[in-house]
Amino acid sequence: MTDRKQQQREGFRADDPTAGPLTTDQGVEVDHTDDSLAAGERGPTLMEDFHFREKLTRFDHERIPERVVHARGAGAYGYFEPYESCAEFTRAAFLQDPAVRTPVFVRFSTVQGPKGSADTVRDVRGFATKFYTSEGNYDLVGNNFPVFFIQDGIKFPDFVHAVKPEPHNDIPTGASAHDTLWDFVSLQPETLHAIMWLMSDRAIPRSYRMMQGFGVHTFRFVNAEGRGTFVKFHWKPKPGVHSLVWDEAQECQGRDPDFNRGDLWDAIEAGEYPEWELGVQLVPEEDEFAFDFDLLDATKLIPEEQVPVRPIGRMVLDRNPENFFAETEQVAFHTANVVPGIDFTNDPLLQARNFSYLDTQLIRLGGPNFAQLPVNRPVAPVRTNQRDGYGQSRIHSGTNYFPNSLGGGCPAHAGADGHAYTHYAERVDGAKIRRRSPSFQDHYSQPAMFWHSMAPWERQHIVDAFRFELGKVDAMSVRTRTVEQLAHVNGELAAAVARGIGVPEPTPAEAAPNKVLSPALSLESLRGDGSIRTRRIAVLVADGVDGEQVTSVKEALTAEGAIVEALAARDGTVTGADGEPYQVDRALPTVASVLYDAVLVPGGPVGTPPTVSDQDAMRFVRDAYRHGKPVGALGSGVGVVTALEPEGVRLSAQFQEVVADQGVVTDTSPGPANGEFLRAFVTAVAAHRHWDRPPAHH
Ligand code: HDD
Repeated sequence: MTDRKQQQREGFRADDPTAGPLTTDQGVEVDHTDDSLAAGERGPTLMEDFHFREKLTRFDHERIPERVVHARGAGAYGYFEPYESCAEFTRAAFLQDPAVRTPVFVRFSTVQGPKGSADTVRDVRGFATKFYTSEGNYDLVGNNFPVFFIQDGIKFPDFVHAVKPEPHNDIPTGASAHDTLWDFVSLQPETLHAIMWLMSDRAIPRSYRMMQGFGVHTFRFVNAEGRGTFVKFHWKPKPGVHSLVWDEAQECQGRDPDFNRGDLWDAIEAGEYPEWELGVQLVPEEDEFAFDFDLLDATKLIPEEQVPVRPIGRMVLDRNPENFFAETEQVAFHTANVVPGIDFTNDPLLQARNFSYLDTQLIRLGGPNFAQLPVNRPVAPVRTNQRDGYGQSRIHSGTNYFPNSLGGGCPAHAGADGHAYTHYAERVDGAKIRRRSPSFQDHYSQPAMFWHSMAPWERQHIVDAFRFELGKVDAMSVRTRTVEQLAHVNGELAAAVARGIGVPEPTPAEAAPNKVLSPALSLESLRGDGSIRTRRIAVLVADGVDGEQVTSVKEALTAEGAIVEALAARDGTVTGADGEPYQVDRALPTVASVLYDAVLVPGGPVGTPPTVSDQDAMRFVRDAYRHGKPVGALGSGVGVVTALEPEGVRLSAQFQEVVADQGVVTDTSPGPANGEFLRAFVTAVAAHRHWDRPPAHH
């Protein structure tokens, strides 16, 4: 049994620590739960069997409605600690003292697919954090994109209906590649900026641990003097931002639909605690109109080059939930859960969210008392006059109205000690109108900025993604209209997409006025700390392998924090060239290259690469190469890579000693791996992907 399974099994302990016998919900002991009470051995079941009825009734009611969006998720507990006091900008208690650790629960999610859909779909990822602060719960309910698809929350039902499976046949699951979404996009140009992100590699993260998070909206910090400062929140992952490639993401959906979920769980169980830095972009109130877009428009970001991200603290996730339903499913986030020192702005998307989240929890969690569930319960004391309702678990006493004298006036209004929430006294004056502000009208400049800021390989991936998605759209009118929209972003992009999907190249449109670059948007600038911790490296072994080489490589890479697994045609052991047995971690037919970050092929006695005759092993190496992953080969193992040259796998001609070329690292010397090889391989793994390789055939 694997360690993970073992740990899970150990997790199945009875609620009662004394582990007594099975009981009913009423605590009556049950001596038999395998046969229902019947009138005779072959007779009918009796109504009298209260244990049977309770067991079945409870089972029938086990499911609650899944979230209307973000249904599939994974969560974890941890803590947040600020680097220094942020008192200059906010009085939020959890941002004052580096010695104070605030507990958090984070839930990551996909958006479109149902609860049982695959992890590695092309989609936005939710990144919702609940801070259990001493002054009440603060929820930062963000995504891994800094911009959203629409500007006003009244459009949310339209957008979600368009992206969700089509109503007549409930297809497609977990995918945006279908007519209704693109129909909506082509008619609603405000979606284009978020759509550019959706077509980029950001939409297929390698791991939840390797994603950025964004609060998206402009919020407001308020300090003890009542001064407001606009703020945008950023989470930056320590290992850098890394993605899959589309072909790989699709194969992963079948090979391991829990790829991101399992990765988060395993990392935490292994003590490799995921970590993010919290950063803020701060804009003084007097600069509200200093930008060529509106700060209240959630389809825009503030380029980091314009307003730098200032690091203010770090978050570490160090504990998996005990029970998925009780915690990850029942956690209830709400954008209006704010604490003193953090306030809203008039962003119309945020205003709508502040209505929607409470409303949705009332139906999803079956009534108004969900804040009493353990995962939602604040650590700050709760004293309200709210009473009763479904699922009430508190036994209130005393009065339930204010003002009262009979209850001693309790709970009283908060005193002047500065802990009460006071709304920022923003002056508001306007006519009641139903109209989008003219300052929200530029829909093309920022998508163009995104496009121009991408590396060439990122642009290619974006074009490929558009071609895939629009290629799945049946209505040619929708394909054509979308390409016409893209022409406003960039002519080359539109033409390249058009060529792939069989529609005429659009006539050049008026180019987007703004060609500002923001290098911070490119994954090139987000490669992380150079470490290979938790990267999954496959070592392909077979009978006759150089066991000493395998052992040396495994030890060295494991010491760097990588997860190294020996794969062979079958489980058990292989016999090394020295006649010794070497442990196999997994059988090749049960895994695939898409589940690993890199592959390494050790050698055997010179001239006989032991894996070359194994089709699964050869496919493994070919796929790793095609997906831009590091490929290492040692000794005669280099022959495995050479054997793939006719299929387009390129190798530098001379490899007598260590050669590292576009992430293909080879060394034909026999025996244990040397330091130079290991360093080159580790560097290649840390870089994650190598895009400038010539393409290999499928
Ligand atoms: Fe939302 C869930 C993030 C716009 C209405 N949203 C939900 C979750 C995340 C986000 C991460 C899952 C929370 C969890 O893990 O339980 N949503 C966003 C972001 C948005 C956004 C970053 C734009 C900046 N959402 C948005 C709008 C509305 C909603 C405009 C409605 C007007 N969102 C909901 C919801 C959900 C939700 C229907 C479904 C389940 C839930 O709330 O608890 O209320």
